[in-house]
Amino acid sequence: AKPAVYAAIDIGASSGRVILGRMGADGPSLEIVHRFPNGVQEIDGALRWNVEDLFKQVLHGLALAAERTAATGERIASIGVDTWAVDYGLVYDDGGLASQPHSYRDSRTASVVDAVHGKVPFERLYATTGLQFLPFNTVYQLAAEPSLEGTQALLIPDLLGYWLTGQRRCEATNASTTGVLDAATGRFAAGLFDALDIPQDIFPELIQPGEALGTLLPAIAGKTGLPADTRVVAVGSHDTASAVAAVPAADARFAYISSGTWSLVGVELSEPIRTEASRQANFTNERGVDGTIRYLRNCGGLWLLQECLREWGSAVTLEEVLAEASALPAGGPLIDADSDDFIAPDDMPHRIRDAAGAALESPAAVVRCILDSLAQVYARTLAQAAELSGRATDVVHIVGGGSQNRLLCQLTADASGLPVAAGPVEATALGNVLVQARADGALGSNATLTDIRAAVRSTAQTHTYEPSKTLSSI
Ligand code: ADP
Ligand code: LRH
Repeated sequence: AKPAVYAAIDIGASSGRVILGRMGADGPSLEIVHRFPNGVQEIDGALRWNVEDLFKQVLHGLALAAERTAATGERIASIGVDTWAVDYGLVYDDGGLASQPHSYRDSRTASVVDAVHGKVPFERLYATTGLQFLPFNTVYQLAAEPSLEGTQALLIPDLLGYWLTGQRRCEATNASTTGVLDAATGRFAAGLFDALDIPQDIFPELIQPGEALGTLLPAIAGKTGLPADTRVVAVGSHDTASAVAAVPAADARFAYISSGTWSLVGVELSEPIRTEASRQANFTNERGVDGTIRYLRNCGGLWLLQECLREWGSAVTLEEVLAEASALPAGGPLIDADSDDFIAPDDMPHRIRDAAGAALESPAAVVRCILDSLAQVYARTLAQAAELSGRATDVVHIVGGGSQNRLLCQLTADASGLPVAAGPVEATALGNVLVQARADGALGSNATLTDIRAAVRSTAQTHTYEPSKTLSSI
């Protein structure tokens, strides 16, 4: 029999892909059928995502997936969508979008944070939501809207799901990044909505990963060539939730770093931690697949490198500059790679030189400074996660695009003193596919996250970096 096949739509801040995931006898395998760039754009005087363009790319990818599976005689069992968190589109009753969604990199929330905390002090927000303070959490973005009148806020994956199916829901893992979800119950905290003057129905009803959202709208089936009864299934629609679900850990004693535009550094727990120490350390309690708690910190990430490469243009390639950076000596200048000062785009090499207080004369020197600094942030945050949670860790799994960065992986092993297991690169898409496969019965009845991770381990390529190796050996 042909293996069951699932389509994963996975859009990160730097790129998106439409991927076919097949559940073979050996385990899951992925085929990337369409990849497209993504990034913030200046539109109508603000930093936004062109989500209508992204949706066109999604439809194009689904059409390619339909062609591909028609050629092999396969049938796509379902589709799942995940993207970055916190951002949303405001949608009118008739389905129209109020504007292109703001990006979390837009500075519009700076002026409203105090007003929000004036209504509900951050201590009280944290006591309920367990969400780390980030100036762009949805709750601050909603406060910055001129009007919410007559609209509903659909988080980006929910917006794409709505355009695919006509069904409006709010997926639970991503809902945990809004700043109005109770970390313990996983339900919206009605009292917070009232206290913050947010309409109770601003978000649609919650949906859990694995639940069916709906089937394709006839017009979408027509445009993509997919059968109209193709199901769209909710997955961990927060990309980090899908990535963590697919961390190839063999037991509970692991920490993870989902390393891409951002670095999400933490452990998996069954209960939230909302202590004073946790709040001071600005750790977050986001919800994972199956009601787990992603106890982590959102730290600075490869955005710093992406922005430098954008500035340097075609004269500098990632591969070459990483090779040169690896050859530089350890102990160079450091910056706080986690600082809010790096959230906004533009002029990144200059900002990094300023922060480092060093000339950093070559692109390689800038890159080495970024990676040394990220490794420091990773090591510090891993130690804090272990201390605050009491969860001892034997290994750090790095997944996502950053797992391909051998220098970063080795520096992280060296700085943390822990072995780093790098890969899979496409953990997010694997988590997306495997939650769909489980919902379809392809992982057997009652499959747990442990079974999902075992499936990932059966086919995933990982590479281990031991601490304190000399860099020349990588
Ligand atoms: P996001 O989901 O946030 O868009 P990804 O997980 O796709 O991010 O990771 C993107 C990052 O991965 C890039 O910024 C880049 O630094 C890194 N990366 C991608 N390909 C490679 C590679 N071949 N070698 C090293 N790093 C890579
Ligand atoms: C990573 C991510 C992260 C959020 C950020 C906004 O893509 O979803 O988990 O904190 O984007």
